[in-house]
Amino acid sequence: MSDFISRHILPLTLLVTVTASDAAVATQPRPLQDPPLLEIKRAIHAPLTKAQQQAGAPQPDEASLNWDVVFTRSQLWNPNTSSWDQVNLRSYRGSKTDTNAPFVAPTLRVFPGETIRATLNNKLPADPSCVSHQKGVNVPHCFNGTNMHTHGLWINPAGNSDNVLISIDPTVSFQYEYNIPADHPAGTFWYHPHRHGSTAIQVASGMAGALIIQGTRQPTKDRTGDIDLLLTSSANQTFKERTMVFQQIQYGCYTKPTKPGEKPTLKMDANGAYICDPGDVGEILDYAGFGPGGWSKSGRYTSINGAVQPFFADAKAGQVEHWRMVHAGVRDSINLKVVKLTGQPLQGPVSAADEQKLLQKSCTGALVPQHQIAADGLTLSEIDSTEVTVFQPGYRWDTLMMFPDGGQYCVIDDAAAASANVDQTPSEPQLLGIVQVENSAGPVISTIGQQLIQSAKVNISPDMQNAVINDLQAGLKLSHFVPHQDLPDTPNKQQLEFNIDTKASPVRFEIDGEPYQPGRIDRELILGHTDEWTLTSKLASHPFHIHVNPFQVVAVLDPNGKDVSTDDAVDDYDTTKKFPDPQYRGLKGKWKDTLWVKNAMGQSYKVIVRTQYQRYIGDFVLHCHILDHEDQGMMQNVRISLPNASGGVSKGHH
Ligand SMILES: [Cu+2]
Repeated sequence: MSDFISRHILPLTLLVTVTASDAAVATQPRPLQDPPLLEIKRAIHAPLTKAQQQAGAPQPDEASLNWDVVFTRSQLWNPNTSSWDQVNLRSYRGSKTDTNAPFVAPTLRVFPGETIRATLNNKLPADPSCVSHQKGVNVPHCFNGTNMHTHGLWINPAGNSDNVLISIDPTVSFQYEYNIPADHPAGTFWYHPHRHGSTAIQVASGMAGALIIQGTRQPTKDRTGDIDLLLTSSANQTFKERTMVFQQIQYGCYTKPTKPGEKPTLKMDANGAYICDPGDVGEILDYAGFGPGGWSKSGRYTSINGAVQPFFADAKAGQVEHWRMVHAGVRDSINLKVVKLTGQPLQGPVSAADEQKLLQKSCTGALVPQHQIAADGLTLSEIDSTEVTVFQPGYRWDTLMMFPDGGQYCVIDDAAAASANVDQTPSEPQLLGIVQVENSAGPVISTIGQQLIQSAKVNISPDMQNAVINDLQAGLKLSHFVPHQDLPDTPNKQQLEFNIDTKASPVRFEIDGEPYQPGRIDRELILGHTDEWTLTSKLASHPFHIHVNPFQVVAVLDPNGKDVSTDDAVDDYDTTKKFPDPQYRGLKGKWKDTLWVKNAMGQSYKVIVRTQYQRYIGDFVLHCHILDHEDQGMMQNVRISLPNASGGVSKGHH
């Protein structure tokens, strides 16, 4: 059965009986809402005493917050059956969690220079496999154990900070302390669990949220500032900001054990497509669904902020929108396109049966250009305009959008070749949502560039205004907002190769020929050094992610040696698909923390990046961001150490 059919006509059975009230709700469009902001208590300390004031003591400014990890019973929309599926999944719960969309974590919005005390309360039931696990560390286990990773943050990776080498077992609470340095870049980051053995099952349940570092720093002659200033509304100009967390919540239905010792198994038909029976409640109990092709066979849809096919409300023609987008899914790549809908406007969600017809016949109007301003949270040196933005798991893109006129627009995840897709199968287009745009009072005449120039006149300090405006006029440059300097060539090299050893039994998920081993340090890096890394993949494509320090893309060479990361590159090495792969085009020189390492038709690309190990020492990890690969061993321990006087690693004493 083709991928197309398995995705779009299955499951054949209804998960729940559709009632009259369900049907009524089904015809209502569900608005896209930003995830709720996590409540943060600031100024948690008592006011300074007189003696402290006299001594010149500063007011301590810590912020505190709380997450609970719990099972949540709720529902998710299923376009295959045009009904709500009942589900019971692990989730983060914050003080303001939306009970109608509980499977996205609340957004954490913090500022450079803040100390965050973040308490994670694991309220999941006891799990013996967290204590004793016989099958080996690279067999998924401890599904109710968790921890926290602040993906993309440049903070201490050790101790009680961004330390993913700890397990917070059921009933345990732990208070993290994140010291976000005052010179931390502002941008769109995210958070998710990272406990080796249960990362994928938790993230695929919807346990992920946006982590926004809000910038308020003016650019000066000596340092760059935050682009957030340029996107600040003023008396005669509004910017609309949307946070969009894309997730792939891959629930299924399981058999009920009939005798002691029997395990529930994922219900699938002969082709591996998920099936459910009336009254079933969707769950994720194991890793059975996470293999190649598993996402399309699940029949699930990428959700945005916990909603399937939401309607984006409050959009106005001519208004600049800032989209902060996070790929927090596990098993599908996203090729984001925004296209004017022609013909009849939609009144509500689209059934899977009607979806392909809609995409082919009606989502055919003008493409809305996406003006990229940041990659993986880091502001770009100039605004890049593109028709498609490619997200692999872990990626973030910030774009500016401006809808030219009123009407509806299709937000589409476009088709991709197997080599460009996490699912390792060619993907069909999918409708992610609809933007409902109101007409503006008059005709839209200004461009994004003109709007930013207008904003600079209000929002940028007078001494830097001309410099910022000159930049914008010279090809939409953002030089005064870029957080990192270009890294120079370096003799220090690192090599890394992903592989799946399918001849081994069980299959081994490896980096440099070895599956993950706790306690083994796979790379020792030297604080302050700049290294050039060459990343390759022997089997299948994998998104590389390293914690703490981001990297700058130097080149991406296809198997023939052609650089496909330039602005005008055409990546057409993979001849199994007729159109070129857009994902590397323009990445040269950009800073990222997660990057696709492509293998097409059995041949590896060479992904070359440079990074500098700044400020932080300690042990942390790099890994494949297909998180079930990570849980099964595609991860390395990395240590950043102090240099010694002769350029090697300084050895301390314990
Ligand atoms: Cu992988």
